[in-house]
Amino acid sequence: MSAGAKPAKERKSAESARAEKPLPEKISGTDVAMRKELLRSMLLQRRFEEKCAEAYALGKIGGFCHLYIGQEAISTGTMSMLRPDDYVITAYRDHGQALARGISPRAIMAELFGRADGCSHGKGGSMHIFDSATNFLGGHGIVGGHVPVAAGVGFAIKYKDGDQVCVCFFGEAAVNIGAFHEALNMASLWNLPVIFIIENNRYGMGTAISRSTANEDVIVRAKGYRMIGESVDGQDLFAVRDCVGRAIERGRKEKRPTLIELRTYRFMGHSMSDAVAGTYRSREELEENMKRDPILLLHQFMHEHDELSEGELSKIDDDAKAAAQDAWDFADASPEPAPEELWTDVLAESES
Ligand SMILES: Cc1ncc(C[n+]2csc(CCOP(=O)(O)OP(=O)(O)O)c2C)c(N)n1
Repeated sequence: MSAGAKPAKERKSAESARAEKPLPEKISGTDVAMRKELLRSMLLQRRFEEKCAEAYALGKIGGFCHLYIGQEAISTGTMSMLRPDDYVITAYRDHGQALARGISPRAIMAELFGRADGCSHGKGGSMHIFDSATNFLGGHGIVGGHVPVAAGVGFAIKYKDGDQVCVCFFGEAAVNIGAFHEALNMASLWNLPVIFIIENNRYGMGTAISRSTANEDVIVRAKGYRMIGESVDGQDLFAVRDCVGRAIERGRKEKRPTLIELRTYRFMGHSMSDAVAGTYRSREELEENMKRDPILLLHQFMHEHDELSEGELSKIDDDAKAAAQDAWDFADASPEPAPEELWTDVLAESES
C-alpha cells in the first residue's frame, strides 16, 4: 500500500493542515489514537489472511478456506462498537471477524492448521472458529443456518433481562434461505436485541446476486418483518460504525432488532479453490472495486489529515506481518489433536 507521502517542504504542520481541512462530522466518535487502532485491526486481518493463502497453497490448511480480504471495514467497524459481553455469530468467512473480536491470531491459525492449540481444539477448522471467552459463537458452514441461532441468543438475553446485543453476520445469498425469514419474523415479533448484518459482496460462490435474487434491493426484506432496515457503504469504516451504533442503541434500549445491509466486495475468490477473477466476474470489475479497499480509504483519510506518518504506517504494517508470522510458527509447532479427542466436545458435559 503506497502512502503517497508529500516532499518534506510541501508538508504542512498537523495543526495548519487540520485548520484548512476540518474533519467531517462522520468521524463517528473516533479520535486519532482510535483511528490508528482501527487501521491496525484491519491490517492485522489482511496480513494474517495473506499468510493463510500461503499456508493453504503449501497444504498446511486443509478443507475449505474462505478469505475475508476486502471486507475488513465491516468486522473492524462492527466489533469496535460492541461491548465484551455482547455476542457475535457468523458464517464461514470468519477469520477477520474473529481477529477483530480479539481472539488471538495464534489460536485462530492453529485452528486453521487443525492443531490441538486451535480455538476449537483443531476440530473445527477455518469455517468453525469459536471462542466462548469473547462470546464468539462461530463460524457456521450452512448458509443461513446460524441466523435462527442468533434469534435464540437474542431471546436468551431478553429472558435473562440483559442489555447485550447479538450481532449476526451473513452473506447476501442467505436472504433467500427459509431460516433467515423465520428468524427475522420471530426476532421482530418478540422484540429481540439482534443485529442482522448482510455483508453484500454481490456473489454467492460464483453466482451474481442478479441471477439469484428477484429483488436485488435486499434491505427491503426488513419491511416484511416490520423491522428497521439500513443500507450503507461497507467499505467506509465510519459509516459502518455509525450504522451499527444506531442498531446497538435500538437493541439495548428498546430491545428491537435491526437489519443492516453493508455493501462490500471480496477481493479474493469465493474460497481458496476458486479463481479470483476471469470466470464469473471480470478482472476489470475486480480492479475497479479494489480502488475502494477499506484499508486504503482509512489510510487516505488519515494521510489527508496528517494523522499518520510514513514511519507509523510501516510500523503498524510490520507489526501485523510479524503477528501473522508468529501465528504461523505457533500453529506449525502445535501438535495434532490426540485420537481420543474425537469423543470430547461432542455433547455437553452433565453437571451431576
Ligand atoms: C444451505 C446451503 N446451501 C448451499 C451451500 C453451499 N454454499 C457455500 S457458500 C455459498 C454461497 C453463499 O454466499 P453468501 O451467503 O452471499 O456469502 P459469501 O460467500 O458471499 O460471504 C453456497 C451456496 C451451503 N453451504 N449451505
